[in-house]
Amino acid sequence: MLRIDALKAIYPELEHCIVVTIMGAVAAELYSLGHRHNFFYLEHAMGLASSMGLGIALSLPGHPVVVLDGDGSLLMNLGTLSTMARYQPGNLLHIVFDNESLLSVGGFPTATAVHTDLAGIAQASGIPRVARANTPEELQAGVRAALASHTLTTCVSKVEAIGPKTFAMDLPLLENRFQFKRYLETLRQPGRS
Ligand SMILES: Cc1ncc(C[n+]2csc(CCOP(=O)(O)OP(=O)(O)O)c2C)c(N)n1
Ligand SMILES: [Mg+2]
Repeated sequence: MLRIDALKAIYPELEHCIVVTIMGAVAAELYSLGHRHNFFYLEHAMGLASSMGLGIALSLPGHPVVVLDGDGSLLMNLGTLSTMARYQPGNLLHIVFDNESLLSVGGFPTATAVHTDLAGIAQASGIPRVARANTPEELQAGVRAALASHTLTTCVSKVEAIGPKTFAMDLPLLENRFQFKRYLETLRQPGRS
């Protein structure tokens, strides 16, 4: 499956979620579908989108948080799975697009191209719900099921190592940061959990 098709399938579900993506191709693809103030594209800090999502999920337990991760990024921060499993926020959904490649920097095979199974590592780390979704329909159903389960979920989606035509985003990091911060502040208003 193409990741852009996977993103199109879940884009409507993301409307009501706090969304944190890794940098590069997936950020550009999500942005190309239509930016929202609840989307934060974590540029530069490779591997840490799931850590940021975990912190947000723990501090805003009444709001669903979706992290869009990559195989190379997760492999750089495998400890995040243990930390997520330790604190288990039920409002966190961790989607890993595994294209077996460091696509955004030119395309170099990662360990998942040979022996490494990220869903297996997630399971062994203690993530209570681990899913695999390899078609847009499976991913859409998986996202709905994960959000309805109120249980920490890691969902690994194998995708082709094909990215967007352009990585250009008319949204500087600081602008995104302030927009997103203000969005999170609206969720903290009295009467909202
Ligand atoms: C610490 C660090 N090392 C390397 C990079 C360069 N870099 C940016 S994106 C990327 C690849 C990310 O791979 P993956 O998470 O699999 O996502 P994909 O590009 O395949 O969508 C790399 C190596 C970086 N930004 N930070
Ligand atoms: Mg990759």
